Amino acid sequence: MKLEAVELRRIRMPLVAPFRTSFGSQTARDILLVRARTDVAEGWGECAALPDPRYSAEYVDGVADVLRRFFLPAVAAATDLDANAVGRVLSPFLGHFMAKAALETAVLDAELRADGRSFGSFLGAAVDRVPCGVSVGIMDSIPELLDAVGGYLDQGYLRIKLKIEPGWDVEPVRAVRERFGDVALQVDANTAYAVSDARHLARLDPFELLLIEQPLDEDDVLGHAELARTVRTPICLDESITSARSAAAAIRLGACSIVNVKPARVGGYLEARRVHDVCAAHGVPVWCGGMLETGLGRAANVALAALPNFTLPGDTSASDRYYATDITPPFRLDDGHLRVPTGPGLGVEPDAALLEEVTTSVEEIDLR
Ligand code: NPQ
Ligand code: MG
Repeated sequence: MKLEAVELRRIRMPLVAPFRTSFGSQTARDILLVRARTDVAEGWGECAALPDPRYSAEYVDGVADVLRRFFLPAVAAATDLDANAVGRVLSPFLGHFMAKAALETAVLDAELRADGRSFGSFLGAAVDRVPCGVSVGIMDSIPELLDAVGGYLDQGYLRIKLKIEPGWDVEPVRAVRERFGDVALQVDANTAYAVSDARHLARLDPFELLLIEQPLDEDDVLGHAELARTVRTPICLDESITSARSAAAAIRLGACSIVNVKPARVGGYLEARRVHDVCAAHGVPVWCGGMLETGLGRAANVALAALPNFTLPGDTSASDRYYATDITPPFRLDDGHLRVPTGPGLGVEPDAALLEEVTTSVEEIDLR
C-alpha cells in the first residue's frame, strides 16, 4: 500500500447540550478528520484533540501542524505501507499520540477496506454488540443532574459516569444513589484533585461506585498508588495511561485496578489492543473511553470495546447523546447496547451532503 494524498478536514459539530468538565464547558466539537488516500482504498481517522491544550497537551491546530510538517512526509515515504508500519515509521517522533492515532486509524481503515475486513474482525472482537454507559457533565444544580440521569436510564444506558470536581462530588453521587438505587455508577475527576484530598475522596466509599477515574494529575502515578491505600473505591486511570508499558507500570505500582482505554491517548488502535492485552494478563479489567466522537470514531471504539477484557460498559454512547445529526448513519442504543459494525474497515461512511454542511475547512495534501 502507498499513501498518495491526505485530506485534512475540519468540521464543527454542535452538541445537543453543553458538556461541562473540570477543565471547562463545551457547546460544540471542532474536529479534525484525516482522510488517507492510498493506491488501494481510502480511509478515515477522526482526531480526538480539542481546540485548547487543557484536557491533554495536544490541540487540534497542533495536530494538523505536526501531521503536515513531519508525519505525512514520513509515512508517504514508506513503500510497504500498512497500519503496523505507521507506528514504526512514527516511533522516532516523540509524543503527539492523538496525531499518530488519527493517521494510523485512517491508514488502517484504508487497509481493511481494501481487504474487505472489519475493524472488529481485525482487532479480535469477541461479541457482536457492546454494553454502553454514558458520561454526564457537571450541572448547575442537583435537580438538573437527576433529570439528565433519569433520561439516560430511561433510554437504557447500563452505567452512569458523573463528572466530578471539588464542590461537585459527594452530593451529586449521594443524590443519584438516593434517587436511582443501585444503578452502575462511577465518577471521573479529570485530574481535579490532589493527594491531600484523599480523606475527602474516601467519603465516596459508602456509595459503592464502580471506580473513580483519574482523580490526580496525569504524571502523578505514585500519588494514585498512595490514594489507592486510603480510598476503598477502585482507582481507574485515563490521562496517565499513554502506552501498554505505562499501563503495566501503573498496575505494578498499585496506582490503578481498572484502566480506561482510549485509542487516541495511546497513539492508535494497535497500541490500544496492547493496553487491553497487558491489562488482561494482569487481571485488570478495562473499558473503552470516549472523546465525543462522530460516527467515524465511534465505529472504531465500538469494535475495540468488543474485545474480551472490556468487561465494563464504556463511554461508547449512542450518536444522539452528543449530536442531533451525526455525519454517519447514527449509532442507536438497543437494549443498552450498540452493534459492532461488520462492513469493511470502520463499516460506516460519512454522508457526503451532511459532511459538507459541517465542514469549516478542507486541505488536500498531495504526497506523490
Ligand atoms: C474523559 N470523555 O473520559 C473524556 C473527557 C472529554 C466522554 O467523559 C469536549 C468537551 C470534548 C469535553 C472530550 C468523556 C471532550 C470533553 C473528552 C471531555 O475524560
Ligand atoms: Mg476520563
